[in-house]
Amino acid sequence: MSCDLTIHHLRRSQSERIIWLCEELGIPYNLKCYDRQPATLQAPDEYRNLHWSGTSPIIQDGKVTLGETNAIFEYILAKYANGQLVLPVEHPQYADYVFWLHRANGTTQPGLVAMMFDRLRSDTDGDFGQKVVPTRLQSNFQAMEAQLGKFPFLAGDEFTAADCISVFSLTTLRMFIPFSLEQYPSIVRYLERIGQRDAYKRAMKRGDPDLEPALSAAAPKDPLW
Ligand SMILES: N[C@@H](CCC(=O)N[C@@H](CS)C(=O)NCC(=O)O)C(=O)O
Repeated sequence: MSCDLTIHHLRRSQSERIIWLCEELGIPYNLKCYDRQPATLQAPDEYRNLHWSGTSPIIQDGKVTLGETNAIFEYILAKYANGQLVLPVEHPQYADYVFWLHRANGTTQPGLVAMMFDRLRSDTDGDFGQKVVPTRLQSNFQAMEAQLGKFPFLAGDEFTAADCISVFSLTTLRMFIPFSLEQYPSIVRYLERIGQRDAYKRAMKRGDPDLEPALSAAAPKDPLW
């Protein structure tokens, strides 16, 4: 059967969850499998070239190429699930559903992956473990910069919850991990726009009245840690 949805599966990786999701939903999909590079266990170049993130999972659906597990879950569930596998907001256990839906990749896995990189740092010359995270972060900020160079907000012309969830990492979190945004002028202009939003001003005033939001390009001085 022909279909638009293709799952790019990096073997031994979390893209197995996308295959499983589609099997549970009983929806058609094409499957393309890739092996990790034997020496580094990284994705092969053919995989990396599919999406700037270069990490598994990645799907393609018509003209859309999408990375990031939870985004792919939301996309497939919203577009193809017809209500299957999703608890509606009226359900008494909706809060449990939404919590566990996001917990795995929001907390459990980052914690385990941090432990994995620590192990790599101590087991090897440290080179690999030390390079992977900064490289990924850099491509993340470069992609944000490109997006915000084209649009005022992350999802385009409209301010959305995607902005609400993303700004903390660019502002208050920098008080714990100071880094400069000087090389990202579009992100800096975006933060200026965010800082002018009445709701953001109200929120910061209510929650942290004695805090000057870290909205400028320079790395915050006097880190909290
Ligand atoms: N937060 C990302 C993490 C993606 C990720 O790190 N995937 C791993 C596989 S489990 C990967 O692609 N590793 C190979 C590589 O980095 O080259 C997501 O959930 O999509």
